[in-house]
Amino acid sequence: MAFKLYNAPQSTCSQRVRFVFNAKGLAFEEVKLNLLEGDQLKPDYLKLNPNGVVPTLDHDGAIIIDSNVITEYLDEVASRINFTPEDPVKRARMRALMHFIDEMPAAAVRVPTFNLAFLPSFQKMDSEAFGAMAASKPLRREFMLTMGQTGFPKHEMDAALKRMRRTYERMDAEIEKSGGPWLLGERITLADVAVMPSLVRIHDLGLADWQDLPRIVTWFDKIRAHPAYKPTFYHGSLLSERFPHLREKTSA
Ligand SMILES: N[C@@H](CCC(=O)N[C@@H](CS)C(=O)NCC(=O)O)C(=O)O
Repeated sequence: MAFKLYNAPQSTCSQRVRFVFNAKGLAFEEVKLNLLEGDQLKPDYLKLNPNGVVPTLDHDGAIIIDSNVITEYLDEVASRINFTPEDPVKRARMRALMHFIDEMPAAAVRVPTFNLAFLPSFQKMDSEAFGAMAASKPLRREFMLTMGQTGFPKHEMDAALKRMRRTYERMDAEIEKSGGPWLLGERITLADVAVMPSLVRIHDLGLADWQDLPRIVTWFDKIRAHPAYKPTFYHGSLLSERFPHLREKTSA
């Protein structure tokens, strides 16, 4: 079985898939796309992934898109070290959480990410080039236009951080209900993997505010101590490693 993963080091959705590959000890070829340069919008890539986003998996010629779909697919085709509960009820709960995660933190985290890390690159573009770049994005056109070259306004940033906070509270309630330490109990599942990059991102941006939630503190320490974590977050996977202006901000 040959796996080729089109992805980006700093992409949270890509990090989910790399984590599962690494945890399973599966070899994969990594094709790194430069998202700020628009590699994901080139015609050849759009043939693979018409959404113009990463990640995309090529498994012996079969193209699979969407990170949560890819991680479930990997669990099906390479079941060694499985991340999916056997009990159908637990499995349904895991999938419901994965939907919640895509709707809440995975979407919310884009606002501080773009405002704090990517905006300076977009501000260097002339307005015509920025408009054309935004218009060429199949999935994120309106998002880019709402952000514009001045960034999301404060109320949007505040709302995004409130949505993150509600995510930690929801995670806390799930861990309490399941008995932890993972969201669904004793075993790590794809739901933990799905939410992990959003918390890593918020932490990297210096915006983590879950210290009053000890179950989340333990969960975060535990997932960062997982053997798959380090190979997934190789150098350049954190925004603070790529953007010097952010390093100054987060250490301030
Ligand atoms: N639901 C998709 C979302 C993928 C997505 O948003 N990818 C981002 C990186 S995390 C991307 O490629 N962005 C490129 C862009 O906005 O042009 C998934 O989970 O795979």
